[in-house]
Amino acid sequence: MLLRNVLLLVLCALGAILPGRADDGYRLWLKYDRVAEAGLRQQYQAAARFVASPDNTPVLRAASAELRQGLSGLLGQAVPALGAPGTHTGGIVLRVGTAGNGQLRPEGYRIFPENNNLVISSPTDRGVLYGSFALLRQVQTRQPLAGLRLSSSPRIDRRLLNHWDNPNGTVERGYAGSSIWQWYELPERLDPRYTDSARANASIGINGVVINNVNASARYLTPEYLGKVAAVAGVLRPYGQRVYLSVFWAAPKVLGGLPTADPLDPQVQQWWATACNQIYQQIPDFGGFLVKANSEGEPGPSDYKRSHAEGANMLAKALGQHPGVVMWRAFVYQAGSGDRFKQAYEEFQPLDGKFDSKVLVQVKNGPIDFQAREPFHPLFGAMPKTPLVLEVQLTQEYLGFATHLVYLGPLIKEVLEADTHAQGSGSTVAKVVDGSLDHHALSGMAGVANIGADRNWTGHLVGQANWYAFGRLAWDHTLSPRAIAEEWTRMTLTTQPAALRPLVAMLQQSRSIYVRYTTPLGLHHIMGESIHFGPQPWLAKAGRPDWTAVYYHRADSLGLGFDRTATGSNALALYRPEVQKLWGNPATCPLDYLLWFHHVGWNQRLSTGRTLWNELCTRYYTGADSVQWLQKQWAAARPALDPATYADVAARLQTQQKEALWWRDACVLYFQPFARQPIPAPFAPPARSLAEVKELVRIYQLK
Ligand code: GCV
Repeated sequence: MLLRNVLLLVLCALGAILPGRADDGYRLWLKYDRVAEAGLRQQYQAAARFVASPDNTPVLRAASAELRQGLSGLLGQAVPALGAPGTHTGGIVLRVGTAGNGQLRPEGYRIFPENNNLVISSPTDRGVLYGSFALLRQVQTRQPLAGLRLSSSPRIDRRLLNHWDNPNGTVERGYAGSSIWQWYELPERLDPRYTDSARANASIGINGVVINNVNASARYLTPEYLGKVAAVAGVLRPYGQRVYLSVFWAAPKVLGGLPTADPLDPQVQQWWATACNQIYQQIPDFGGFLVKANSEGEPGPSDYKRSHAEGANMLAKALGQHPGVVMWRAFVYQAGSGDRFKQAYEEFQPLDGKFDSKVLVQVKNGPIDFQAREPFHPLFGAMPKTPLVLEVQLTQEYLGFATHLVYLGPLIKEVLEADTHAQGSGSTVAKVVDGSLDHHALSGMAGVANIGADRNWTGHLVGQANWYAFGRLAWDHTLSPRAIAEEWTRMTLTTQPAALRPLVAMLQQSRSIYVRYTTPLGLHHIMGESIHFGPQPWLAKAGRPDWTAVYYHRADSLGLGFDRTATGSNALALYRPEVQKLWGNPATCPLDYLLWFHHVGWNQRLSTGRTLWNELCTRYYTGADSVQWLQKQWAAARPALDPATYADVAARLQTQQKEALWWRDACVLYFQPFARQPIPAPFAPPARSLAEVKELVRIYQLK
């Protein structure tokens, strides 16, 4: 033990004096580099001389190992493990128990001083794990440890990362390389990335992982693959995470050889019950199922004229006494049945009250599909008898892939704070989702993962901040995106105040900048066909009308935007009267949502004093120019940044700048003939023609 501690000390000391190697981003925000500020470091050293833990569960062992690894790196001193503090002082004590923890939820934690030690206490070992990461965060963000008192409980129970990963190693819409799961190597080889992803998830409170795409393969339900899934579950378990599976609805046909997958067929029911038993034999803490049914070509209960509730309830029954749940996605829309905005609502709202108590309905943040800005989904607040999981997308399908710097904290917060008015003012989406509004015991929030096999996990380094922000907000939706951005920046990039300012400002503004140069004023779904990359507002023919752009922007000689008031599709009627009142009048509708709900005349004067056409151009031009502002913020932080990291993001910002201009030119040139007006001063008309930008789009869509 002594020799090990001495070696550790030497290594830490070497780490402190050797010139830094290029940072490849692999360590994420769990960097644990030595605290450079000597005074502060000494204070930490005095408060964290050891970690005392009973180490009697795998989770506690993971917590104490993480603390010792983190603290020894940060403090530049060996941090030995003790079974119990005894008479030792100046250390960290891990404790599981109910004493004094009455106010905490099972996964909550308290940190408090006792006998000159800092105690991390929770009713469960998982809570101690979260508290351990909270303590590390204190040091990483340079907050004091002495006398530290913290108390925190998750507001949402199931905080889940949804991987859209396929068995062949590809990722649906994955912009950070291929899947992290190496199915062909499992269960024998356990890639170290599994452990590191679990550490990262645990550090932000994520407690479950749906490991495969919602466009699911039946493979995972075979004994062969269940063995592999069980091996992954074994790696994730000590980090407090359960494994969940997306299921392929027609599995009883594909795997079981049954003639049907009708949920009311007894053989089908038996098949699922057997499948559940097999799963739980291998994975006793299996979390449950996620289902995409009768959506975008996936099979489902409607194939047999059964409702989504009948399908979901059959699966819930099949789970029987097992502890898992069913998360049934509401992302459905049928070709040719009116405004796509309304379809999920029309199909699911009447089913409220018809779902089994083990079923949660998973709803995307907005009614269309992860656009850069959407009004909140009208199902929030409209299904009080059903727990709703909020699904947000971290992978940047519609947000410029991994070349655009877009921090999603503000987007996620925007939907959480949206007021449904379901039970009067203050009935926010957050309160619907955390179960407090309608008193649900089950609650959940899901983030579609943006991680892959890229060395830095997310492709764009700032994509890491989106993974981070999701976890932090799922744990506590009252946190501010700005505070989260600062935390992430301090832990990942630098703690130097002069650099923090521009970096945090850059993160905070990035999403509104992206909206301005792609879909200002509530424009939506005008991106490139199928790949969802780049602009294509002229797209008029696709597999179905609601995959085109013209379906959504409705530009004509009179104006622009989708009339969703009573004179149009009347989708607004799905919201409570207070919301209708706010959004229903073009004069009072916030400009961010204007074209979501109104067809506005080109010469209509907006609250900014400009006409619609002028405002549209102003936003496209200033939005594209703002990418230069992002570049300036990044450059201002350069002295504090790792050179390799700096260069990587700087290059991506150049691409972003190029693509912002592409968006700007495509959109103003395409809409101009409808508006029949010049580009307003002081902006110069694009130097290229619409045909030239269209050609760019064509190139990107070539096979
Ligand atoms: C997993 C959008 C995406 C699809 C995705 C789907 C979904 O349509 O383009 O790639 O499929 O949403 O959320 O199910």
